[in-house]
Amino acid sequence: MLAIVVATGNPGKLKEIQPYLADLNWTLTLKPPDLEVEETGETFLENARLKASQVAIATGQWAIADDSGLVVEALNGAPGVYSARYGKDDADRISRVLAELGSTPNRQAQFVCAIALARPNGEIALETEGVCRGEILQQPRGAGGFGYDPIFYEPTQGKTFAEMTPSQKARCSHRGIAFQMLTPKLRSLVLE
Ligand code: ITT
Repeated sequence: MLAIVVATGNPGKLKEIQPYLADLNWTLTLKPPDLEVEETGETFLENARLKASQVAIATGQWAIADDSGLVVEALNGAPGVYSARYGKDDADRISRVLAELGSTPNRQAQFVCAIALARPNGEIALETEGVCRGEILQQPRGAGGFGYDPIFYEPTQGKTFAEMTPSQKARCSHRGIAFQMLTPKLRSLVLE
């Protein structure tokens, strides 16, 4: 059985990623907590590759990484790749986005999720990117999920990510879409 390190220190992400990998018959291990990768990339994909490669090399195992974030049109794409660093905690990051948007009528935004899978030597074996379009509400709504979920309204479901069940969010989210594309490829790789 193949062992794979899930290269994230974010418990919200980990909870969403685990079910996608569960039925592939891999032994999942967690990233050693003291292993920090500097996210110097300018794109989600560059940062996902960096995290997957460096964790694979450091552990000598296959590694999968997710780099994701919220891209707000009226904020010229912010917080973007800085989504995790936009404030001291989720509440602070949400307040900052709402304050910066103020009463701007353009509430268009998208969540982006890049996933990269690296071989034990650091070489990237697979990568993909999922996007989910939505709108930023004036106020947070819902108690589920993590991060910016309470202010991200997804119009096809008519709910914020934080108002969805985990399986509803998995069907339409940036991460769900990325994994829907990646899972068949992961399956063939496991059978290689
Ligand atoms: P790792 O790098 O250790 O995986 P991180 O939180 O630093 O954890 P990122 O650099 O990819 O990860 O930042 C992603 C941030 O974007 C995350 O901290 C959230 O604030 C936000 N984000 C990503 N996906 C999200 C989702 O599904 N719902 C809400 N917020 C999300």
